[in-house]
Amino acid sequence: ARGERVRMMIARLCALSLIATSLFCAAAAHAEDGYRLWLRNAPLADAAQHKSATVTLIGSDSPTARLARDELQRGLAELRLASTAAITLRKLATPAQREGAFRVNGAKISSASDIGLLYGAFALLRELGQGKPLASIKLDEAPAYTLRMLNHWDDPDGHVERGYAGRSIFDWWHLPDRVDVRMTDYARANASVGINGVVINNVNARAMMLEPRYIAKAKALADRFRPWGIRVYVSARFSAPRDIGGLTTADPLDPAVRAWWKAKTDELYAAIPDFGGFLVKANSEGQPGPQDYGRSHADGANMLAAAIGARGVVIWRAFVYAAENKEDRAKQAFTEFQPLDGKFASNVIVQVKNGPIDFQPREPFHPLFGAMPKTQLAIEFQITKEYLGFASHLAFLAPLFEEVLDADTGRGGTVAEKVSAIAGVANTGSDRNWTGSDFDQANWYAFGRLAWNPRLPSDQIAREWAALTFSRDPAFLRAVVPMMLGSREAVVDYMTPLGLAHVMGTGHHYGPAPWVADLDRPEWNPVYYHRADRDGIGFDRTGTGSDALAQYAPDVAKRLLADEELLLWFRHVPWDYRMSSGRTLWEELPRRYDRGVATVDRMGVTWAEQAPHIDAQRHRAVADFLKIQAHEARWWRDASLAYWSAISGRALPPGHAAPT
Ligand code: GCW
Repeated sequence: ARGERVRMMIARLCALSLIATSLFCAAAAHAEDGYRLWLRNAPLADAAQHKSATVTLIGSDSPTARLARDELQRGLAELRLASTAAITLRKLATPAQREGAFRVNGAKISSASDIGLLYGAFALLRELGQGKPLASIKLDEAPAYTLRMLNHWDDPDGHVERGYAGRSIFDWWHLPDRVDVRMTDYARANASVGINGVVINNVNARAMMLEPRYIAKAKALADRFRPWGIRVYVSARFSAPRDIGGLTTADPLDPAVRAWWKAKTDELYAAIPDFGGFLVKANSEGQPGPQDYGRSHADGANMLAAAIGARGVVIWRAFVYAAENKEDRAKQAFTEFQPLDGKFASNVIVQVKNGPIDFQPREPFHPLFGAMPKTQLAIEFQITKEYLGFASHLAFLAPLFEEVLDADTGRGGTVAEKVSAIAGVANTGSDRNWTGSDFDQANWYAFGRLAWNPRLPSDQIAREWAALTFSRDPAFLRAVVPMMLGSREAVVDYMTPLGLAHVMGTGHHYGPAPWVADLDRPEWNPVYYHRADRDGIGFDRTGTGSDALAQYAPDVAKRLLADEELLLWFRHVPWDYRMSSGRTLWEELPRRYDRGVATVDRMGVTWAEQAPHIDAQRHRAVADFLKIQAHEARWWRDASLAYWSAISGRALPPGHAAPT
């Protein structure tokens, strides 16, 4: 009998553990792993309250219009509205609006374009997803720029340059025969925020991307992306006529070279009728370019523009600085490009990084904005956080984007008003959560939203994203939105306070290394940028120094010079320089580093308190990264202060022991 009881007990235990296991599996199947991004459509009501919704599509039956209908049907079902909704999607016959513009009036969405219907559908779902009542939703929107694009720095071997989210999302190996379903999800995510162009390969391009086998891969992607309103662009290597074309030169004025590019472009358009065009990094960081033949950037760009004609655009990057050039690196792009204003063909867009050095945590806006009135300019942001702690540091970039877009150029408008296109270096990869961390999804989202409307305030973007991605609970948003908004400034504080720049580990660009001085290229050494010595610190870019300041409009130059947040960017000052706080610079610096560390610590506490609002998996993932960030913010502070102390010969500030 005893044996029987034991057997029964074991049987019961087994049954229990089976139930537990299957429950666990069911929970795991629903675990949030971030794959659904901001498109989760978390239910607004429980299943019992849920009323069905109908969607009627009028005036178009194109693949894009049908996607709009399908998105609404799927979104409304997922959202589980508590009242019946009858949504109409109406394509208007009036073509006057900018492509993609739409209106939403409660349950009515209208647009003159199919893609506008899709954008309208996503916009309606975005509003509903934040808990707004259907009848109250009124939108009348048109995109600020016709070109809103991601630049992927993805190589054909699957490596992503400056990518922190795994391998390339583009499965180059199996394309074109196998187009992963993820390509649909990727296009859908982009379309949901209005991104309409994708450069599928790295600007450090290999010419093989222009070979027929890769054109076939690009075509497969373009076919998949097309219904979502996304055009494919390719980074073109300027030496391609030599590399793969059998020519002995790539001189843009050589008739054979011109003919080669014309034929290559025709080949691309035969495969991809709506091919967007080329992105080119030329005579920059060792890439080939027209200057190899004594020609100008305009000669190179215009040659490609002639090959493309009215079918597309050539996006020519202004990110140039050269080893042999002794001029302040911050000045070189302006020096080289500004005199070319008016020389570029009408289908050339010159793409300028947001600041004059390289995607630092804080830079002044690039002086080319506003200074080339006869040239179409695009602004290039970096969504992947090469200099802001990769995917392991939480830094919400909308405030950085906003700061630059809103900056007055002093030349008749803000940066946002002086550009006609916008590009972001993508942060996507094959990681399950797309971007390497949950919060880096917010930067993809923010980029798209600002590309659509550069006037959107950062806090609105943060609120939308956090509500759609995590929880629309007001208590959660009250805590997390401010946390996001302060996160970039925290990075500035603990990495590069008061206008410091480029003091990170060289090569990989992670962690502090202000002491590095031994690289061959002087402008790759952190010491080139901070210029700290016994007497003081900072890069003199005034008239007594490189005079980079003179590249700005005079009023703006005055304002920049007075901006303490950029103090060491523009000036070399003594350690005892008196700050507006009344403290000396030497006293102020540790306060900035400490403030950054303290903010990160608070972020950790804030996040810990959000556990009730969020699924365990994502809560844990973010918490783990915040631990790394707290540790590394101290690493930045302690290593930097130790170095400044050694260089200046000053004792470490009180409370700041030398790192062990
Ligand atoms: O920021 C630097 C990066 C390089 C990059 C380059 C560029 C693609 O460190 O990795 O190359 O800028 O923007 O061209």
